[in-house]
Amino acid sequence: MTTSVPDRYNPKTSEPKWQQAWDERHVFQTPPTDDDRPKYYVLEMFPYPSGRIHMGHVRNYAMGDVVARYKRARGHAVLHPMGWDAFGMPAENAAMEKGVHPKGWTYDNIAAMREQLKVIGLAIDWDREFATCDPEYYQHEQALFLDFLEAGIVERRKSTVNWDPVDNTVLANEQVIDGKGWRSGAPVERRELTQWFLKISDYSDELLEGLDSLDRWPEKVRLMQKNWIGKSQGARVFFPLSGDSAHTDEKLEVFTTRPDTLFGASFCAISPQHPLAARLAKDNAPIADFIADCAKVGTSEEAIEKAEKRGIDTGLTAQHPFIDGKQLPVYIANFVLMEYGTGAIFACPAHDQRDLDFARKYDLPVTAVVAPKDADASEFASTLEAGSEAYTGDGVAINSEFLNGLAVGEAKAKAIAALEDKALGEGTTNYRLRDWGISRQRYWGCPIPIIHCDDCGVVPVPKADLPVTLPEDVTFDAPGNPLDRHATWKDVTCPNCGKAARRETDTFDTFVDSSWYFARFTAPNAETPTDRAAANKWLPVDQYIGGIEHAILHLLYSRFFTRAMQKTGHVDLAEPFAGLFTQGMVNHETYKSADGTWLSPAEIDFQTIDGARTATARDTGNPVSIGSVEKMSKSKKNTIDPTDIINEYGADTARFFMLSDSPPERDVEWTEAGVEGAWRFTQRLWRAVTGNAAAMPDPGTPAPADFSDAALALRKETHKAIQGVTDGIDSFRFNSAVARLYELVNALSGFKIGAGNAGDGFAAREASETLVQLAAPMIPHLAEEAWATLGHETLVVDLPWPQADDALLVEDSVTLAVQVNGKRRDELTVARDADQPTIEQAALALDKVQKALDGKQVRKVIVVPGRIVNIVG
Ligand code: ANZ
Ligand code: ZN
Repeated sequence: MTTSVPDRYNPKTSEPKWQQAWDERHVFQTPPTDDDRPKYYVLEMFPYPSGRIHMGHVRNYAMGDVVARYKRARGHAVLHPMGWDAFGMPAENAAMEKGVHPKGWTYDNIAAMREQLKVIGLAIDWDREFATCDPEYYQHEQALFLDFLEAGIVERRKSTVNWDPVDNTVLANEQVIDGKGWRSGAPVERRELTQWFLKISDYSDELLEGLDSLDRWPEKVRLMQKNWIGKSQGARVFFPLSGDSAHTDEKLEVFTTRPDTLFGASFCAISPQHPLAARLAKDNAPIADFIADCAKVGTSEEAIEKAEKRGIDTGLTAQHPFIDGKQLPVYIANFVLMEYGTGAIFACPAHDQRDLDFARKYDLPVTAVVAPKDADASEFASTLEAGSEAYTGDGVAINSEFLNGLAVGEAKAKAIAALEDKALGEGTTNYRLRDWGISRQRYWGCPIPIIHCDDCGVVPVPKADLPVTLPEDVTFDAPGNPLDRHATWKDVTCPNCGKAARRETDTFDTFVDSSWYFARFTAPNAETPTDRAAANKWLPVDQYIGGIEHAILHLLYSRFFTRAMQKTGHVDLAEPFAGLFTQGMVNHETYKSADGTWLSPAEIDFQTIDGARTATARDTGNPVSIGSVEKMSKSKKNTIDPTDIINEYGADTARFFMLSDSPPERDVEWTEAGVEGAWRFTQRLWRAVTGNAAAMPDPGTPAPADFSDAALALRKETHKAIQGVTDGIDSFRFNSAVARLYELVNALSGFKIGAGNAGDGFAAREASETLVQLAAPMIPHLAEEAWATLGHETLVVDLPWPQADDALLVEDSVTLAVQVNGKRRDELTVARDADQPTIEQAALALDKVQKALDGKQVRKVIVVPGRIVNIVG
């Protein structure tokens, strides 16, 4: 038996020791495909190699690690890999600002972050690690693209992009700030570029319907995806055009979700990018100017939404489909998006706010055509028509001839039927979801495996020639895409005809890289993008964990990509992530000096004066204002470096704090007091577990027949903790699992082994060992150290999860409802094994029962064990 137990746990020596022990024994290596335990694939969204891990990573990976370790202990074959989402702009920015090469910058960052992650002691199979910028990875992405191309999932077409005329580059919507390029500050223009698209919109319905099967996804995320796909039922209406520049028989096709409001139509409007607008601009300078003006606003929906509504009359008119001779003016309006519906609308100002704002500005008619069911129609109409607020609620049709009196839904159907009769429209379904443009005019991304030949056109790179690798000798001293400027990389011979041809110099959107990495992890060295057997074994990901910021794009693209891979024979499933958890953020107070600059927590001293907490700058002593608690971010300097925390307290404390303080889906506030509390708790746990070690029986000593009351109570606490922690982890409530650990630590800390009492010794060992096992997924290093201290030569990481003994979970007492003549009067708590006479007597002694009997003779007492006592008087 160990005799000298250190009374303090020292993470500095223990953590590296146990990490090495796990490593040497390859405990986290993924079991082979033919392992017959049930599989479990847990994955945290892989990090971008920015250079340093942050607290958000620690929280994310600590959660995934608890799940991985727990599932392993529960007898699963676990896959828990890690990799790097390594392409993207920051590497190119670093190249431009610091003159480093994106490749070197990225791999250096990966090396640094890998070291930081290893210190956390994560149960990861590092043998499967890859970075998306490894040619060994992206060659398979290129192969997938070629398969998608062949399967008709890829298309090349023109589209409008945000163009920065100074930096000579395409900007993402997020890079357009108030209509200006984020780096150059130059007004952004719109340009038409020929680009590659993945036809995700072909899958709109499937992606929508698939959401119903994702019952282990947060409802919120499913709703966000649903809105993003944005299915709406409506109609296409064809308005015959007339006017100077109209062609005979030309019709304007609009999309509407409200065909029931057609009688309130006041004007039609087309997008500035509508082909008709372009045609009109040719010989109309004011129209051309207006279109050019509109192009100065970014292409994002948000930018367009925010801009003041403006338009210009085209001089054309549109014939109303139901009212003979009624001609509506046709405007070009800045609020009509080319990418939605047909890029043209009819406007009903009474029932659409944007239309109303526009109508007021250009003095166009407003006619109410829907009124609430119980309202006085003419009174309602005149108020609405004079006001500045559109009515978008439900109701019945008014001022609408054959639709009058019909509810909105019925009126829509009847209007569509009438349009179809006259061949002036048809019912239709529209989706908000657009095809996914994947071309980026960037260097640091996966090259698109295409060759352009003057004779053959677009020629796919033969698969045998993959990968198309990025050239390394590039320069970043000029704006635009370095691949375009490279002297020779572009120059190739056409694989088809052998003539001189050019490589595609665009690279993939980095979202492509992250849309299938989870599949690659199932066989990271396969010679094809996936190994079917391995993919079939491990997919779907059973538990995916990441930030809510990826709720839409990354998850939707991955769901689409999986379907595309299914269609091209790379996987056999449609939904990649069976379970999804979105964790909250890590927040911290913010600090600002008098001159408005942000200060980091390390630059501040705190004082408590008369109970009030104040802060001063460490170097100047000047007062600092303590600001709101916000997401840790470099710009506000309110970050805490995980490495500093781990150096000071050890990885277990950092992990434990991230798991214990608040429910995992909520934000957690990082505080000094909080992390110190976590540190103290780990030390208390250590003392509770090891404090009795010298007096305990040897490991494996069987249970004696008798236990003192105190020993029995401790055993019950132990088994209750097993159940509580198990439930907590199973339901992703790590904070409540932690609360159960606290309870067991409390029970164990107060327990003394009676001299020579075998039952006490057994109960103490059982409680100590159980506590170690239950805490192990969260604080795995301390658990191993304690396990060894308790006299074991095995590793906790290899043990099966403890099982609660049902007999010890039974509560000692039960609460019964007490009725008098069938009416509930009171309740009664008795010992679980109390006999009938004891229960009867106790029930009859209750004040409320005596009162209800009101002196009546008791005729019968019926006891339903565990539930009810009924007294018949
Ligand atoms: C006439 C109308 C009357 C409309 C009314 C609304 C209310 P959701 O529900 O998002 O699908 N719309 C159609 N295409 C547009 C475009 N390219 N740019 C801007 N707006 C466009 O929205 C559909 C409605 O948005 C359509 O129904 C159309 O206006 C407008 F009382 O048609 B509605
Ligand atoms: Zn050719």
